[in-house]
Amino acid sequence: MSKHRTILLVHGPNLNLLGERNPAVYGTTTLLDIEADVAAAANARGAAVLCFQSNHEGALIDFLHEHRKLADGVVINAGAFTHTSVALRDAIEAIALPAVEVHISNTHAREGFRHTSMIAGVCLGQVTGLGRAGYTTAVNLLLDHLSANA
Ligand code: CA2
Repeated sequence: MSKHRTILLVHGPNLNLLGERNPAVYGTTTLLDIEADVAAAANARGAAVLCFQSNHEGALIDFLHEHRKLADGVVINAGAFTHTSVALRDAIEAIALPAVEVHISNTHAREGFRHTSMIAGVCLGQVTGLGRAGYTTAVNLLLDHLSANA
């Protein structure tokens, strides 16, 4: 019997508007669709998901701090804070939970400022450019990692 896991699914700025605008880049999927996908993939493996989205850097950091003791890992799309936030990078490092970075679009095929991730170095890895499907890939990779390191 595997241990019951809890995964934090964290979204940064503007991702609350997914599905409303810019379908050429981000598709028509909504944040609720993504949260449901991740919950279904995690639940199928006996894990629970806590979802959080904020447009505020400090709120994202507070959420990670506040849930660090009850969670086993993190799936995070930090939005534009990916490219700018040393504070978020330090928070991911500080909570000492395995994290997987996700981007819906292929950040490496876009503007140069999106090619750098401040958080990549403190994450297990990055899933970028696979759209909605990237999230189920990410949560399965994270659960595999947790099982392998139990
Ligand atoms: O591709 C991704 O998932 C991103 O993290 C999305 C961020 C962007 O800053 C990153 O470089 C890559 C932006 C999310 C903006 O979301 C929108 C939603 C609806 C309409 C316009 C933007």
